[in-house]
Amino acid sequence: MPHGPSSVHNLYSLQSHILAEEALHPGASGDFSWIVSAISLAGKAIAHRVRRARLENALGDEGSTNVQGEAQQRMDVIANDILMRCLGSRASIAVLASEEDEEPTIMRRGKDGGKYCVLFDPLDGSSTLDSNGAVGTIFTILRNDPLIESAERTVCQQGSKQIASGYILYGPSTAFVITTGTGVALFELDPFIGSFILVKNNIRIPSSKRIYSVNEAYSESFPHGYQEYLRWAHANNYSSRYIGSLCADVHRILLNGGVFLYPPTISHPDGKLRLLYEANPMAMIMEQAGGLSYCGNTATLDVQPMKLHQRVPLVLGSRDEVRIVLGHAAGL
Ligand code: AHM
Ligand code: MG
Repeated sequence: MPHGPSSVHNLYSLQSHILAEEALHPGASGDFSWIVSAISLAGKAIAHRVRRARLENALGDEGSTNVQGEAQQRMDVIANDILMRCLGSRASIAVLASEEDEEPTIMRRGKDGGKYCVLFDPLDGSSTLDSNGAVGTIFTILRNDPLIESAERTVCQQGSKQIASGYILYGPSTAFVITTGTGVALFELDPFIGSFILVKNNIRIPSSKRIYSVNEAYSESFPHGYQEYLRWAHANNYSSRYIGSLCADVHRILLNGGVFLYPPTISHPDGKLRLLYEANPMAMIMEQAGGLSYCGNTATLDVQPMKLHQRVPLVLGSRDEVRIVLGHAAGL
């Protein structure tokens, strides 16, 4: 039985994992691990609130809309507040940006020690909470450029520049998936000791699996090539799985393979998912696990963002499956 640092037979926490990764970079100050520890603290607090949401009467609409014009759920606001409070105390953070807030928040300038930007969707898929569905927090960590004054321009970085990304899935267990650019690791929260414990390191997504994940009810409004893909998949014994909560759909695909699609539709002509804090973090996870992620013809990580809440069409998952979708979408 192996007993190296990546062995899942040893008890190995998220914190130890990040410290070990940081040790690979001589001269690292430790600021990065403080940020991951804040996200992990927020994840534990949000997991606790999600579990008690119905008992605390915290489900349903907040009565407000976010910048995207979507109804905010009470739990969206609670999760956002928890992340802002956990990350707000970390001295190296320059900018925080959330799906729930119209503008990014400048915490400190580069000259005052602001080194990193953290972008997040505090509670993705929150509309499924009413029926006890799995929801998640998606995050990405970027370097701050002290020469750029505008916070929005600072965070509009290509996905290939992400230092780390991941998600926390609040399902039957609480799963923390992270990459710092050296593979993908999965931790699960042991609620009795309050730590995220490593259960799987260097995750590799299967290169093919005959399962697609899409909101097929919108298929009439998909561009022709995506409709062709679905016809092809039906004729080729594909199965379908769609939860409608991105972290849950991505997590299944990461572990079992398959492909996720959110093409342009009539109501969302640019796609529904947001580039900076939904598509990019998931694309980094997929690519680090050996999968692919595309927005139209462009690799997601190469898309140049123009604004904080930019939406994109998205196809991600197993390499071969993504290529088949792209082939149909391009009319090949
Ligand atoms: P949200 O950020 O408002 O929760 O919306 C994002 C969610 C994703 O979790 C999911 O993949 C998608 O929206 C589902 O959309 P639809 O209900 O249109 O299928
Ligand atoms: Mg979202």
